[in-house]
Amino acid sequence: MAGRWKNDLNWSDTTPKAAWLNRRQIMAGMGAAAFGGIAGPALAGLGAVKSEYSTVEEPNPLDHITSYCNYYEFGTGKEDPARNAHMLNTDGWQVEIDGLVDKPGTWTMDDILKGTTLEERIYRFRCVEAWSMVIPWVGFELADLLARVGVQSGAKYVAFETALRPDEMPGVRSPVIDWPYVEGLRLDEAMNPLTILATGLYDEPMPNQNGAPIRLVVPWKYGFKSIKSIVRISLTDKEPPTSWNKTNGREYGFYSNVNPTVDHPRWSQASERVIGGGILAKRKPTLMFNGYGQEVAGLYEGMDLAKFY
Ligand SMILES: Nc1nc2c(c(=O)[nH]1)N[C@H]1C(S)=C(S)[C@@H](COP(=O)(O)O)O[C@H]1N2
Ligand SMILES: [Mo]
Repeated sequence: MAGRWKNDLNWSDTTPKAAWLNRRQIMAGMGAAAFGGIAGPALAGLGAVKSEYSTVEEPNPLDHITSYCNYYEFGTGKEDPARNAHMLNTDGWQVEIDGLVDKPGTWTMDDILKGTTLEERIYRFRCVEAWSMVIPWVGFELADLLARVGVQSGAKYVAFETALRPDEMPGVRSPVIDWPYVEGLRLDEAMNPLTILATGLYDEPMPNQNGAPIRLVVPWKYGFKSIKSIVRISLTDKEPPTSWNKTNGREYGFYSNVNPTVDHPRWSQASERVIGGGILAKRKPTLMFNGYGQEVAGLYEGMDLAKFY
């Protein structure tokens, strides 16, 4: 996806360059010389290439993204993941890929990353709790990995599972969720080019609290669909169970597409609180499919989006 831009302006072009450089230097802890390639496609750090799918909006700073998190395996408070996720040992991480695939097996992170070009995807991110951020993920299209394992013709859904490690995850002692955290997508949703597996953000490896070493990002759906720290990906012919739907099926559906016209039973979804805006910041209106309708509305043609929430 490198090279061709849907928009001429990237957020970095609209931000005073000195400020942008400054921010990146602080983040990467590097000197200005390292940013010689700024006008080119490659960034520093992981060397992720820019993507035509990135939004032109300015990302939230790294500290917002890493300090205000939902990752219940480390506690239900927004700051618990930042405090506790260092306990997760991601060394030697393995992902099992099974079910209706030609080549089932165990993949190390090296296997997964070998032969993949990492892209920067700056996406809007909208939690079902009505807050939002803009996040510069680093990752690759899930479709690329699925092509490598060979999806069989009977497959209709993709199921995902998070690691379950009671010794490293203090939050799983409370039965808030029927652990492990599981999620799922319809196969065509999984194959959409917007759907990525992210292994980093801000061109650095993924922080544990954001779902290291590999997590899903589905930007047109509420945040809980974007499952963290994945250890299993299964291709199936049946709609897989999903954690929040199992926990409270009346409030959380399988699809959970961002939709400002369908309220959560306990609050409005018409607008969202932009993290970092301060308590006096105005809420901004929520966009259908979180603003990604052009890319994904076709997936739901003929479906009653109020019913299949
Ligand atoms: N395994 C797991 N994945 C998860 C969650 C979780 O609690 N456990 N929370 C979800 C929710 S509700 C949101 S909003 C996003 C938050 O991602 P972030 O903390 O990186 O912004 O992760 C999602 N993925
Ligand atoms: Mo969320």
